[in-house]
Amino acid sequence: MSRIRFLTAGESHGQGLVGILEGIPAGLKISEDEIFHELQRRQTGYGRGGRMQIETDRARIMSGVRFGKSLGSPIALLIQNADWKNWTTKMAVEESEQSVPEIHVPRPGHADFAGALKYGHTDVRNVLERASARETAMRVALGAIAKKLLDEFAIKIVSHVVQIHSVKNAFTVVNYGVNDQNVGFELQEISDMADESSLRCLDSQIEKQMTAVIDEAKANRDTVGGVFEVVALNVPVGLGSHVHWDRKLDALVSNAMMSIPAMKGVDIGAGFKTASLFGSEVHDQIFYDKKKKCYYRSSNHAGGLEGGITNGMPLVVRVAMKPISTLMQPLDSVDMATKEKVQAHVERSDVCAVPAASIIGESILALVLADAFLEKFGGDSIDEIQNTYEYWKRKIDG
Ligand code: EPS
Repeated sequence: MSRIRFLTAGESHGQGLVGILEGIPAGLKISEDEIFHELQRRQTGYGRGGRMQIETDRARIMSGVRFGKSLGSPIALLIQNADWKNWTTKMAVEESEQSVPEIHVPRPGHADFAGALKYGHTDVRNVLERASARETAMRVALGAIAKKLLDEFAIKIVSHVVQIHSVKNAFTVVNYGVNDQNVGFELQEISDMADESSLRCLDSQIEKQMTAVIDEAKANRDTVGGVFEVVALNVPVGLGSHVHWDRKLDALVSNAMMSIPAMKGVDIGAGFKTASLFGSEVHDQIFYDKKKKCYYRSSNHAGGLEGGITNGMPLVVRVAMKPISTLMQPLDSVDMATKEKVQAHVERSDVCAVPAASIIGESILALVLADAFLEKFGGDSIDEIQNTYEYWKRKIDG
């Protein structure tokens, strides 16, 4: 990332999460309520565990905003953990008189094992607290600001869940061109429809099957993963670049998506499916509408990205999430203190967090796109960027 930089800090059961977002131009309308709305969306979803009942994530804006608008200075956010009051001894900052039992048994699939060895911790809690997906609450808060920036230029980001365990919804945006009449609903409506579903699934029949598989996992004291699709609409041509590996937008999007805890695979557009098709079936033919004076495609297998540059079609990313690694029926592991075979540590967790991951994916895409957008159209204030953007649009549309 070159124009936007951000850092987050905070342990899952510490006092709270801190975030600093640098590079947001001046004059962007930002409110705590809008950030709260995104945080609320992350907290919902069938399959979540007890923690979400405790927390009502709300970010306080500590700096960078005055009278409802960004100043151009770093924006600092703070989300306090409501659960902290139950963890003041176990997570004390100061040296403690009270002895707190250490956790010595890593959960297969979690950062516990490698993290403990890497940092020389005997207590696995020193790793799991930061590896927890709790951190993503702050990224969603920061992403809400990136979304606001994109919104100024009519770029919308939506998402939906396409798979839980083996239950799949075949609908994908990649099969549709921008002028395609076969789409049963406007793509802009995806977000509203997904928000109404407890699993962010666009098909109520499939949603029922997904719910059943989560119930089955819960009954078996197991967990399930899945796949979500994130789509950015009205993305202008020309974000990212073909000229160097670290400027290719598909690489930047994949990198950011893989940084969400538990993500194991990223598809851009038709992704892995393209490997088993002929070129004539994959590549999206190019047309020009002389009346509307615009280029268009009849399909979007490229997912809006060719050569690492946005091509004006919706940007489509699919991300695979593995099942959460805390199992209530724990797997075999080793006590790292005694080297004895034991069952893995059990910590309160979720059975399925794919709907939450889908919201996190929206935020992550917003941060990457906001950065690429500012790289192309950058200025110090929203007004300045508007001018450059309008000029570019006139140039492209002819
Ligand atoms: C999460 C908070 C955590 C977990 C989950 C995500 O809360 P707690 O550990 O107190 O139950 O619910 O974290 C994980 C799945 C994980 O692997 O760490 C949240 O705020 O999203």
